[in-house]
Amino acid sequence: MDMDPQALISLYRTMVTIRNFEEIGIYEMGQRRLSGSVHSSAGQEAVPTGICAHLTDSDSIASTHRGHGHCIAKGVDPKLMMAELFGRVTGTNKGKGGSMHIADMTKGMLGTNGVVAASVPLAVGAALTSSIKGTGQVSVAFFGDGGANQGVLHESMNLASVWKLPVLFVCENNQYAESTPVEYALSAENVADRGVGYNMPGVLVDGMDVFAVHEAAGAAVQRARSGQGPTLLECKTYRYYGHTVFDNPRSYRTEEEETYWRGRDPIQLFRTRTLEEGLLQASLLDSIDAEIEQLIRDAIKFADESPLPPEDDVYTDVYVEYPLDGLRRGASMTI
Ligand SMILES: Cc1ncc(C[n+]2csc(CCOP(=O)(O)OP(=O)(O)O)c2C)c(N)n1
Ligand SMILES: [Mg+2]
Repeated sequence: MDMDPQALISLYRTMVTIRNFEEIGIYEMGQRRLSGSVHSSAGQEAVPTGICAHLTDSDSIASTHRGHGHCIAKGVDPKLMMAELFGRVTGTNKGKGGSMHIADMTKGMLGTNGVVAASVPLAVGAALTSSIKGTGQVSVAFFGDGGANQGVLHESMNLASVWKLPVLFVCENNQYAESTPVEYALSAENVADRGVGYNMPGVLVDGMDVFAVHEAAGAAVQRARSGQGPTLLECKTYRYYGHTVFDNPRSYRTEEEETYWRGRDPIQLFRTRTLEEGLLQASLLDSIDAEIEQLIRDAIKFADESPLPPEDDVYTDVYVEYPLDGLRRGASMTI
């Protein structure tokens, strides 16, 4: 494997941060009975990690309702994210967004999004800006297997292909859209098969293997940066928990199936490979585990101790003053 130890460690740290954020953070949130729906991406860590390793802060990503992993992989501070989940004023979005509205423009994180596939055209828009300005920035649109059937995705892929925009369409196929199995709802065998209809490569990737994701993303990012246009990546993966924190029974799937996928755990696969190949030491990985667990516990403490947004701020940052110069001169409206 031609990856230096620092790059390997960085992949591991990101995956472990996501896992801890999802498992400890969401558990602690549940203990405090905080409101709002939260979607865990535990199990899917390899996808955002392998993709975002190729991006810089000036590249953009647009995310989904299951977006904590995307944010962390793109460099958003887990402490500020946790405060956002807890609805605190110290959060990424001052506590008013919650899990499905985390954004951090300083990191090129355009937003998690509660509307399925709605963030896809945002990534295409960012790619269009890059293309017009000639800045070489790349953007990534993440969406699920359910999102793969939304009309807006197809419009976005078509336009991006026609204009050869520097964008990656990354489908995280976690086998279900809420309780609907992908086999039931998808017209093609694979989402990747649809790339041909938009004249772009459609690449099937083992989404539990961070090295496979990293390699496929490297080629797609290189293609985008060099002006050759978009790529569709379909990463086959699995969410370990229910659709939301309220979906505990998961009655639409079997224990055998869950056991199979947990047997392909992305963090364990990473450990096995790097240890067997003598690339990293177990003691180092163990110390990273402990360090990250503490980081997440500190984030929870920070969130817990932060105040709620003041009542007087209820409309601040919610409505935008939009001057309608030229339409109704002198008038303004809120949108
Ligand atoms: C436009 C729209 N339709 C329906 C919903 C309700 N909804 C929320 S998540 C979801 C399933 C999405 O499945 P998928 O795209 O596979 O993402 P996953 O939850 O598996 O990560 C649905 C139908 C929504 N939020 N937005
Ligand atoms: Mg899904």
